[in-house]
Amino acid sequence: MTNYRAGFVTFVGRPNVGKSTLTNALVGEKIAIISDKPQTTRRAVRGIVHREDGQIIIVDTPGMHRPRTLLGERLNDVVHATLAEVDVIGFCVPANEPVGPGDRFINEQLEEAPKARKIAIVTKAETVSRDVLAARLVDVQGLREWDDIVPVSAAEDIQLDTLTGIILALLPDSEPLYPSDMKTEESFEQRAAELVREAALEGVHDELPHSIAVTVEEIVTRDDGVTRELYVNIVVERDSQKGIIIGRGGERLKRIREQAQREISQITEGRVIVSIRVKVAKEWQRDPKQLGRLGF
Ligand SMILES: Nc1nc2c(ncn2[C@@H]2O[C@H](COP(=O)(O)OP(=O)(O)OP(=O)(O)O)[C@@H](O)[C@H]2O)c(=O)[nH]1
Ligand SMILES: [Mg+2]
Repeated sequence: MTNYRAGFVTFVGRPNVGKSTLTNALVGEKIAIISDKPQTTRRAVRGIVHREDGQIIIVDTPGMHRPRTLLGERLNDVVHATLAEVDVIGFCVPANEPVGPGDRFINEQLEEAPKARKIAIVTKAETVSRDVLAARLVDVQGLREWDDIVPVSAAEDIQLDTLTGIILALLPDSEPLYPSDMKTEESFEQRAAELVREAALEGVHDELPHSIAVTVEEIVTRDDGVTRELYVNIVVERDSQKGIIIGRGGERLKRIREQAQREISQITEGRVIVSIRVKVAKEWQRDPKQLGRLGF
């Protein structure tokens, strides 16, 4: 195959800047979950963009931050490991917040990947005036010599094709790395667990979002061959948090279950029935053994 490029790009940046939203928008399918809470993404999630002239494997990573728990450290480790193995790094800063110490800290970490090409992506571009956007681009430009700088909006589909083109041009000549119909490496089980966590994140505040983990206990296919029963655990750190997740008369848990079932139904052809239990694993974010059990 001539003139075909393929390779890896990772989106890095502070929590909540829109890395996962951008990943989903470019891939054209919900690969990674989204929320307005920081630290929504907890693993390196791969999404694959297919074009006639190439293939981009996007590795969406957890937001980089000053860690306060062992979980926080593990999430930063995921980002460092990813930086070492990609062709292109897309450093994301949001248009609606000034470039600050958190961004400068992450920018310094990019030195770990001397060979990777580096572009700056100014996200959420539709939220600010032209003047503010221009000022932000200048600030970002001051951080280092970028291979490119591009403002985008995943919410309003602004410059997404441009970004795809820029990334593709920086990738090596290569045969396709994935089959042409594959959009992610995530398994059904992993995606289902994440969609339950996304539903559970809605409407909770403060420390609780960080305390929520989700595990899949069992998936049972019914005799009809098309219906799958998912038995899922929402794990929190304290009894009080368990009460909040369940809600008065089980009202919140019912809403979580319904939303999760709706979302999971969209990623599979068959019918899905979700059952959720809420469990407490004391201080799991700080406990190496429990972290291991939860997959971190
Ligand atoms: N207005 C606007 N909001 C956006 C855009 N992209 C993302 N958001 C919002 O920003 C918030 C964070 O989005 P995520 O994609 O979860 O951010 P992230 O960088 O992946 O966050 P972590 O995984 O926690 O590091 C969500 O509320 C999104 O809806 C955008 O282009 N415009
Ligand atoms: Mg994310």
